[in-house]
Amino acid sequence: MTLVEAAQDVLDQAAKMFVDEASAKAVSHARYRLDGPLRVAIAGKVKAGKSTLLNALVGEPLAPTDTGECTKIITWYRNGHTYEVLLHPRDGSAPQQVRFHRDDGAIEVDLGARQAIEVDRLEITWPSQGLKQITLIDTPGIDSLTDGISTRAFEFLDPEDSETAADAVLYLMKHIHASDLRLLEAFHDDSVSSPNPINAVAVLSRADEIGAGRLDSMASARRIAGRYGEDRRLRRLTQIVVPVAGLLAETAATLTQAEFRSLQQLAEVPTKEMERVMLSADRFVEAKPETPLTSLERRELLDRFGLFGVRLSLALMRRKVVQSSVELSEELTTRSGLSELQTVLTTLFVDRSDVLKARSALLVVERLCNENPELEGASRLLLEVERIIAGAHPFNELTTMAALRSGWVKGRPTDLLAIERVLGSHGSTRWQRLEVDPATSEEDLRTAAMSQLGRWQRVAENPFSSHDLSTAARVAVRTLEAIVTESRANQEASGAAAQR
Ligand SMILES: Nc1nc2c(ncn2[C@@H]2O[C@H](COP(=O)(O)OP(=O)(O)O)[C@@H](O)[C@H]2O)c(=O)[nH]1
Ligand SMILES: [Mg+2]
Repeated sequence: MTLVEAAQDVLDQAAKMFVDEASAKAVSHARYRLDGPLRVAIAGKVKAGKSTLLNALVGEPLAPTDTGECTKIITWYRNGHTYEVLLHPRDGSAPQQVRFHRDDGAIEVDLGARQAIEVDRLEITWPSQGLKQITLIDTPGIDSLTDGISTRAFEFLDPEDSETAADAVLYLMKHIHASDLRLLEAFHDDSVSSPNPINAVAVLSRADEIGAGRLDSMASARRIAGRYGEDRRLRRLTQIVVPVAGLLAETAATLTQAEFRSLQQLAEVPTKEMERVMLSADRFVEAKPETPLTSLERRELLDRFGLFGVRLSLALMRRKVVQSSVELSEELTTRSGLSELQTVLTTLFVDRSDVLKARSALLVVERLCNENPELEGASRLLLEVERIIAGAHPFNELTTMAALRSGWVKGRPTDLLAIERVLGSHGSTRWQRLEVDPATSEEDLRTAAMSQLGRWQRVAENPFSSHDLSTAARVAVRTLEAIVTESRANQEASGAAAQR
């Protein structure tokens, strides 16, 4: 039985047991979620760049940015066949379709006479390739935990509210603040293991601004993200810190031919001259009349690319690294950090979406059982949930990885990192776990797996290893055994095919 099937089975049992309206709704929701795409929430403070990054990930400017009534509402963006906006009122009354329109910018939703505070959430269905594998959830900023809007974003991320909680979260921050850590901690429930970095990725956002827009801004951002990634407090809460210049990524996805031509004109100005003009945003906009383009056009470029983006584009064009708008778009997507974030999302979330979704479903049942201990069968069902969680190897991998990240496991740092990798911290394919090239032959892959298997078996059995380290090593051994078995089966299958 797969993990999803096991969760399905537990939900079926729960549906028969928990018949009151609220519980029944929670169970049917959980069931519905299990079949749908993974839900990833984008959280962080106001102006961290959440909506901009959402647009970059979708590849279309759907979400309104900056301020405005609708940016205060939790908004879901899901793929579908039709264009539709559903408004879920805060008072619990039935969701209703509302009017919206879109020219070439963000979707503008007509709230009618309603205030943002009266809306629980908006659910936007939009046919989009970028939303096929994950449903993205834009959240309002969380700055002070006392103001109404922030409190709701906070409640939403809190897993107590399991009906709307996300399966995973992308947390955006410009710098680490104590309140950032508090928020992340709230998202990590203590049911499966505590604390839990398995479903969170931190993004060092607006990375282009870090070096004041200089050409080496992304390199600086990468260094800072690396340092953050080693921070003990942060490692307990998230898997990885990725720097991203969201604005540039969004622009790259929607780059126009006209913008490319404007940049071309600027690229023809002698470098020295242009450097003087580009010392600051103001200078760039107010440059001498002989600089190409009008002030307004230059301001528009700045709004779309940022100072760093303009500088980078000009450098790429001058050096003939890019010669068309398509090439520029591709290069900027990579250099903005978006490609890397997409890889991280795929390896850590999408490839593991069954595990994360099954986990979300089991947590719902666990909560219901804990809330209704007197109900007949509740303690038996709770045991079953615990048995699934304890017995399923993917969960063991995730919880062990969380324990390693929490700093609970004592051992040599290099050993701990190596175990984490085997458990899938850098992705769950065999070559990512073994840190080998994807083109490695089955035989070499198996040799690599066997050698690691021996290493961790010795650690597991070493009487001087701490108890936690032995446990972690044993989980890694189990992962490696599965890799060896799979590789042997693959080789036998291809051998048999060759003989035929
Ligand atoms: N320079 C720069 N500006 C950004 C970036 N991301 C967002 N912004 C700007 O920051 C402001 C707030 O962005 P928004 O996405 O609305 O932030 P949110 O409140 O977190 O949703 C907007 O004016 C964006 O254009 C970025 O990566 N670089
Ligand atoms: Mg926003």
